Amino acid sequence: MTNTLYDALFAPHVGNPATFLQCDDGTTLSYDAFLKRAAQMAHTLTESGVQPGDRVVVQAPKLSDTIALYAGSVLAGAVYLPLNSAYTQAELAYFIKDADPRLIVCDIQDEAAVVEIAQAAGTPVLTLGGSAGSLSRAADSQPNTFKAVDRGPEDLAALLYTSGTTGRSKGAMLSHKNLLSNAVALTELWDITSNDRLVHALPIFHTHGLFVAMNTALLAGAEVRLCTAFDINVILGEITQSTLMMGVPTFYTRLLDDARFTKELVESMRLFVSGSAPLLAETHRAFEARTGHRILERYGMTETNMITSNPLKGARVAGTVGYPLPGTEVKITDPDTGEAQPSGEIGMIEVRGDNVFQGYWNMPEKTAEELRANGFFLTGDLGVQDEDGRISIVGRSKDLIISGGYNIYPKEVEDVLNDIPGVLESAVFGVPHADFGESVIAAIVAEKNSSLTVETLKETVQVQLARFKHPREYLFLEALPRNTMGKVQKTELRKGYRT
Ligand code: MLC
Ligand code: AMP
Repeated sequence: MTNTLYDALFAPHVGNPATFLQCDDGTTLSYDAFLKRAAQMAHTLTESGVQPGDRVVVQAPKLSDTIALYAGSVLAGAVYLPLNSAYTQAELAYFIKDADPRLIVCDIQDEAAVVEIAQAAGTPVLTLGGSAGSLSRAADSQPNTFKAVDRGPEDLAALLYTSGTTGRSKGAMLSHKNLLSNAVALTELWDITSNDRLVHALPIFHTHGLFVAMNTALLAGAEVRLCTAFDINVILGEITQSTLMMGVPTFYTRLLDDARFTKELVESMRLFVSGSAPLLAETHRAFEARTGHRILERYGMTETNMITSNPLKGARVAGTVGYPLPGTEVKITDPDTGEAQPSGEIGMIEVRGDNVFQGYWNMPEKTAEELRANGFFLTGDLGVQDEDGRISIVGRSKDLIISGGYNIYPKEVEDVLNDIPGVLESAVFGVPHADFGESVIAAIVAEKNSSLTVETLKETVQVQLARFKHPREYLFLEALPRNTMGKVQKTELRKGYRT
């Protein structure tokens, strides 16, 4: 009997006394203790009716028990479905309807609201949040060993929702092989070992914090300092005792903005990794000037896991995302013809390999549009590859805003705005932002004689969309700028917002 992910990431740590997790409240969990907790979680899942292949929705705080639930889900052969804790009830209701989970695990503070949504779908709810959480309490009395459910490389391990240009979120189906192959490639490439201590300040509901950070640490047997958020005061203390950090560019600009962040503070650090959004070359240079460290930038996507990385040894070039990972093929193609472009020419970045997902949940047409029959996935990112094979991202063919590492698809926000009585039409666009990289602005054309106000817009947006998607400014216009084909010119709207 085998369970691809469990056998590689978790099983080798049975009996391992080394520290795995260190939490904000000072509690630590050894690898062995963590595995026992994961077994208790797996028993609780199966007792709740979770069968192999069932989805388990998790919108929970960043706790050691949440990580143990991820491991327990792998053990029980379930499909782990983590959700951003910022999602509103309206967003959560969509995911529950689409994914049809067998169980929902939520923050104890959100229990009443989530139960209301879950009842409509007839799905049971358990909670996490300190010792009072019903999932944690149920797990306490369970046996601390569990026979891993048989799962092969092609079986699904996770379903991660990602928004899209159509405005509807799509569930990316990730198999055991997808997750394991990427963890192996990154652990080797970045030379992560049991001597490492990772400062983990990312959320654990996205590829970056959950798979890139956590799966590599597990594979290597590294220590993880689990910080519930990016609190600069905590981070400045932790990096003096750590070797490794993974973050979005906002982490690095915030560190640079703090005068306490000095070269002396990072003496024990060996590697800073950045991804999920473009790292400005000026941030890269300022970081090196301050600390002597060249941030290692890598590039990835929910659907593909990580695709490219700058090298650990060798030149880490500012403004580039490095080379395809071992086992991953990258092609730069003409977006119109799909023909491979010669080096130096800009084109669509396409990816193939064991890291590439299995398709979108319940959306065969969307899958067919983005995943070619020959296995190449169309990322929607535009890039260029030099003669040496090094890749730079130069733009996106998809209309996407990345704010602090979170993706916001303008179409999703526009759909919400356009449904508000009094709105004739809207255009949502991103503008440069010093802290988040980009921030969201909405241009609104009101219907004639309507009494539409910003407050009315905000009221609806607040109920419908997670806070990070909210426009930070509303512009009322007589008409949207359009080209001769009638297409809204967002570049015109962006003018005047250059920093
Ligand atoms: C928080 N806010 C944001 C925001 N994060 N608004 C826009 N964009 C964001 N990313 C809101 C808060 O709700 C708050 O609203 C206000 O902005 C200020 O909050 P803050 O306290 O300053 O923010 P903070 O909690 O410190 O969070 C910032 C952050 C966080 C950058 C640390 O957003 C973060 O952890 N981002 C990482 C995202 C990530 O992991 N992405 C990986 C995706 S995977 P108010 O009400 O106060 O105004 C992927 C693939 C790959 O992309 O390649 O990795
Ligand atoms: P997500 O859909 O949340 O997984 O976000 C994936 C997108 O983030 C990619 O398609 C890129 O547009 C972007 N991204 C990730 N890493 C980088 C990077 N290093 N530089 C530029 N963009 C990045």
